[in-house]
Amino acid sequence: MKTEQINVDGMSCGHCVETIENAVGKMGGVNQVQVSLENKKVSVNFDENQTTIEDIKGKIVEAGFETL
Ligand SMILES: [Cu+2]
Repeated sequence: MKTEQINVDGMSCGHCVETIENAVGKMGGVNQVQVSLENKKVSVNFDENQTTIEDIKGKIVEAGFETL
């Protein structure tokens, strides 16, 4: 398991937080996801053997946000 921080742009409210939590949380290999609207950061704990940070970023982009 590995924890990574992703900087995310485009989140404006609690609904955005929920959208990302749901999208990333459903991914195989993702153990925990924590979204900070204030810091524009998403912290993800995941199994590197099942998914990658690039896949997680892709999912966030797919949900309509920008990763930095
Ligand atoms: Cu929102």
